[in-house]
Amino acid sequence: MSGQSDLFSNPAPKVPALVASKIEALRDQLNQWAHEYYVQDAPSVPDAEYDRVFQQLQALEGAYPELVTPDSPTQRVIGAVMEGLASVRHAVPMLSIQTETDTEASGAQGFDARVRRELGLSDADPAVEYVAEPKFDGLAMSLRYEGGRLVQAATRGDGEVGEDVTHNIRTIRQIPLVLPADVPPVLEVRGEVYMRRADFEALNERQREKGEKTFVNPRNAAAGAVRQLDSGITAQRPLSFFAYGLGEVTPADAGGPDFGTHYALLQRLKSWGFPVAPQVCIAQGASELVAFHQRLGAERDALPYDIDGVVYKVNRLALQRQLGFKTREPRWAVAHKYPAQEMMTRCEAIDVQVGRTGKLTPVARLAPVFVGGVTVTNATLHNLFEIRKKSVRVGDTVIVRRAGDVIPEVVGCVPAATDDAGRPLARRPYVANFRMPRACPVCGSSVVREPGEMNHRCSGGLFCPAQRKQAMLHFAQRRALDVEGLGEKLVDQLIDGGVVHSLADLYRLDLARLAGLERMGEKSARNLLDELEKSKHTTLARFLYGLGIRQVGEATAKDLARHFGALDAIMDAGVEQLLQVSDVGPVVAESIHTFFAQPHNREVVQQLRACGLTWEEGAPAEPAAQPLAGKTVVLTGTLPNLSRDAAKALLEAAGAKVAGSVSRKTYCVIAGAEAGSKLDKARELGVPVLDEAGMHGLLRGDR
Ligand code: D41
Repeated sequence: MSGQSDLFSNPAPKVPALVASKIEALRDQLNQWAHEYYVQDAPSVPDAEYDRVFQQLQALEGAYPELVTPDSPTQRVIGAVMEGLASVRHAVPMLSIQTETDTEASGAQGFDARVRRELGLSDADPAVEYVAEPKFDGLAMSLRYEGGRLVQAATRGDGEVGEDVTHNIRTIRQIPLVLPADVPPVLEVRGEVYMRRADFEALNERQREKGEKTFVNPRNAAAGAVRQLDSGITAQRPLSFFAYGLGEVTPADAGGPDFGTHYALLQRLKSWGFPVAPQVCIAQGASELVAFHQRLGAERDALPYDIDGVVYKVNRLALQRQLGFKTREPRWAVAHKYPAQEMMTRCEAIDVQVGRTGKLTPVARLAPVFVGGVTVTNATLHNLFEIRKKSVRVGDTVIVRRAGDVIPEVVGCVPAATDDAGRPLARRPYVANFRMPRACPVCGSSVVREPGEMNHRCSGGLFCPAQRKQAMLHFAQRRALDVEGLGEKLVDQLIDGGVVHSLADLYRLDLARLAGLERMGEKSARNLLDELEKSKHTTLARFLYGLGIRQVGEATAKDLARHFGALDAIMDAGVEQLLQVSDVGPVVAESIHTFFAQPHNREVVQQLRACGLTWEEGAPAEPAAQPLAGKTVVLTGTLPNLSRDAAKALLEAAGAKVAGSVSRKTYCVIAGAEAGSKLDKARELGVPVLDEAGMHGLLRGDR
């Protein structure tokens, strides 16, 4: 091969070979990630990493437009139709939304400036009116109603064709199956299906207990739930919904609804029974958009669901029409992002922490990473089996998630590193380099794991200083004995310095001893003693909760206090008696019984009482009234908000027997839409017929 002939016989190559292969590698990588994300519902990298590589590809293709091919990930909206679910062509395409990745105020200002320019407004013209909405991190969904009944629910798919998931969407309580009489004959409502954080955490906790796969984030849990072939599985993964727009509506022309503004449209959706985000508001001009972005950003952690940004929409529909679309994105809307809640970083080490109940929790020490608005250096790995399932090794790049005020966690591991050209390296087999210690890292007691349990525990009990510290913090927390000022640092000092050994020792502290501690002046010492004195007058429920009995949370403590009235009755109750308490099942009953069977736990209670802790005691509560005890009720048809199982459970909890057929003995029939022969029979026999609202009245005991 001669360099000369290449140079002279062919036109000079415009594209360096390295660029072409780099582009190829980036596309392969993005396609693989997109497949994991959209088809397998199991992404291996955070969205922020996908976006970064996507932008890298976009930049290269921008510089070498001759290398752009129609099948490049940049040239299409990805979204695969899964085998097994039927395809649905959307009557009106589901558009995508332009994303402003600049998370600063300038993101909102840039959008307002573009809108004003495209509308031909000058600086002298008044502010444009917008609607500002939260941007939910879920799945876009189109709900089609014909004659006021839900006939089809479809995912967005590629915007043109989605998947039919009607059977699954029917399990979502927040989605009405039947609409009021004043809706248009054909109505498509668009919105986001999502999973609330508490539902997600509870779902993952259940998965962990069963030793099954946990979900990376609520979005993926929701996506997986929506695309189940078996709606029974969907029903066990609680989903929620917010509406934000319309698809096909007929008649669209004369006589069809013209809402005038997007805001009015949202209000109408609300009146039809759809959940609309409570934060939605009207904003005048860029400054109010910026204010909304900042306000919601500050509230973000406290919201019960994940949002990944906010959405701004021009309010007047006439102006929306004037602005129109750019390929598949409306020019009148933009998504303005917040910092990502998932990021990649290096796992430097894995340490083990000992909790209040002795549970050993592996904690990843991380190279500092900015995620969900704060810098994170530690993240929980939950237990040994989670580490194995996620194939995490010290030294690996891991995905850290921090959303809300939930403890940051490692949700996954980035499996294949790429070389300098972006080519994925071969995957290595997983060989763990972390081991659970055999002895407690704090007290040296042996570490045990009961058969069938996922968690390792220190067997030291209150001999273990780590457990004693956690038990003390739990006892002192606001919702228990509420000893203000008794925080982590002080508890460390008190226990490490051998000043206190037991909970009762707290009440034996004296001023001199306290004031002598480091960082503790006489004034703070006095305050703490006052707080301790105050905490002596408490309630039975707080005291019980404060003891830190496994499985006994605040709600159970309250139930126990109400049911038994007195501590001695609880301490002496057998499992059978404990099971009488509402919401106490075998596991909880066993745990309470075991706790009070231990002489040292009874001793702790005895000592605390001797130190002067008091609470009011009363007589045991009357058994809860059951307004429908002994009555037979029949359910028929589809209720607007409650599934059949949910309605049945409510009725049974109120003492009713739910029967399958109507007779003269039937107390009443609860009928929903499409009720059939049972309703006719009820009318024939003169059995009262109620709707869902009437049923709620029954449950309250109104009849
Ligand atoms: O909360 C959301 N994720 C959200 C998504 C929202 N609040 N508004 C949206 N509005 C639109 C347009 C402007 C096209 C009606 C959207 C989406 N689209 C959307 N979600 C996924 C693709 C498009």
